[in-house]
Amino acid sequence: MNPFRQPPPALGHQYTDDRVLQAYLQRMLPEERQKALTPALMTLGEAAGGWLYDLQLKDYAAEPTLTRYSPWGERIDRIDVTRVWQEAEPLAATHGLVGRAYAADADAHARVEQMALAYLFIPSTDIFGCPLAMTDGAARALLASGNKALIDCAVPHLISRDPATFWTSGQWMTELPGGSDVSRTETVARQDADGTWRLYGRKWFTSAVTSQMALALARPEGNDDNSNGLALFYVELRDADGRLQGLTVNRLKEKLGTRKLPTAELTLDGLRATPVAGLTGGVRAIAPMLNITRTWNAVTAVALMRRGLALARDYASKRQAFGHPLAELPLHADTLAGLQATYEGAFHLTFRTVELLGAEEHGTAAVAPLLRLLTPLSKLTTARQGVAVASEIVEAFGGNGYVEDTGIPPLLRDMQVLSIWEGTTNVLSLDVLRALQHTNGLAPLQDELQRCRAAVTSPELTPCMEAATEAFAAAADWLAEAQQAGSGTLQAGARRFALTLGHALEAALLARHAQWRLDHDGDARAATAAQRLAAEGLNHLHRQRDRPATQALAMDTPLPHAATAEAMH
Ligand code: MFK
Repeated sequence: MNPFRQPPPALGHQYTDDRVLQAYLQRMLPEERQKALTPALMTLGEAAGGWLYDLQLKDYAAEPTLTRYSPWGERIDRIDVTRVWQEAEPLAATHGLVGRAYAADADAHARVEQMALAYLFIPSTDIFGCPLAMTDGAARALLASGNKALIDCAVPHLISRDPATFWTSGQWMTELPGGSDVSRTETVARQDADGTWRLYGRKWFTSAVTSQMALALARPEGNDDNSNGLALFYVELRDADGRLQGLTVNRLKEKLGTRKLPTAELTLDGLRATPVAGLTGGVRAIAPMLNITRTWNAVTAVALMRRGLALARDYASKRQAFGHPLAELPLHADTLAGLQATYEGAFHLTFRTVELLGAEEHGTAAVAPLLRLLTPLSKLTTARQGVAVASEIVEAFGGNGYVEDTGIPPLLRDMQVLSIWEGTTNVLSLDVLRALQHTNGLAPLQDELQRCRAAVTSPELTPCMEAATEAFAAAADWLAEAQQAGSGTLQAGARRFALTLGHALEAALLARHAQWRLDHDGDARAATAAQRLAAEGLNHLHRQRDRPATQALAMDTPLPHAATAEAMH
């Protein structure tokens, strides 16, 4: 008897297999732009499901290494990256994964084109999207600063499509005393007698220290010890001979995931630095970078969700259980359908944010308030959904999904960082409240919802739009009440509020796309996903019963009588 042989999950062409991306690009891009983009989509789609994915699987155990000393005792702190990373950098440069957004002929569509390619590239390159995100963010922050000398020196490298001249950038904020609260930054900036600025301190998490430059927060000596006392500095890591200058790498982090990414602890000891935008207001100066990396974060979440689903679907067609392929077992099919709906909602929220980014960068200033709100909303919503989806994907492979050399576990581990990177879910929820102060409240989101409502005419999509409208109204009501109740109440509910808005918008944007799809070619799959998404429930404010008891319960301290009654309710 032949021994049992389980065919492994396989990936097809990652562009031609992706109905969601294809239909979206068809809706969004003029025909000639689609034509021009197709060769790059085809190349990256083929690589992502072919040679790059094969290399990723073969190289699954490889990790970056830090060599501190040369054989002759010189301190060198050399980092060697994995083979996938070595392939990823030139591929990213030549396809303009950063550069396209800044090309001389870039227009409002350039961001959609860039992120569509990034979405294909990211899942097969072991988080190389991280240095690309920071590079994109650095280019944007430098351009926003108006610092001509720095723009001339660095931006041409950051946006280069020639691997020989392409640079990546780091983003150095986090320190031992503070990650979310960067006002606790201890790194100081001192000026030499000749006017040169130098940085002294420790950076606790620095992603991709293989970069040529970084943007770093530090406190010019004598400045206030609040966040406004921080300044943003530009640093180059290496001298003309390629040696690290003014810094040492203490160690690479042993992380739960993103293990291909050389995240380092650094000591800065006289690192030459140039102020980017004055000697205070560093958080304000780095904010453009944060908003770009947060958008990449959302693109990464949807790209990894889609990768997990592609593998799980293929496996479901091959794996037999109880006399059928998994795909024919109603409960397994139902589980995958729920994940697909989540992914499709997340996709449309994310790419709507990308569209607005492109529009804002190319002259449509009116979209700025909507973009300011959707950036944290898409980041926080998709990151949380990504973790839930990736956890289910692992389960969809049974025990095999829990085994390293199948390549499945990194999906979950890498996804977990997305709700932490660039601001945790809670920090991003508070950022939504911060943004509301500059956006005439919820009006830009209300208008967006109204645009979706006006576009959706098919009766099968009505329940989805109604669910989105109801959830949005619940969020608006809660906001009005919480604003009356005060800042403690606002902050305690900010996450449920933000998630409700995020889910409502996902449903509305997916319904709008589904309507286009129905009208365009009668394909009802997006409509089915929209119905399913709405049926899963959009409102996270239902369980809003916690206010008086919040702190006491969290710290397990005695509750006042009324709060006890409420908590026991
Ligand atoms: C693959 C994809 C991802 C790739 C990237 C991976 C790399 C990972 C590396 C990292 O994770 S780096 C660390 C990331 N760290 C963070 O994201 C920090 C999280 N904490 C926050 O975001 C806090 O909210 C924040 C540090 C911004 C709070 O700082 P402050 O100084 O207490 O905030 P404040 O005083 O409200 O804001 C200062 C100014 O910045 C204000 O401007 P004005 O002075 O003009 O009023 C704000 O409006 C402005 N600001 C803050 N956040 C903004 C913003 N402006 C626009 N957009 C924002 N998001």
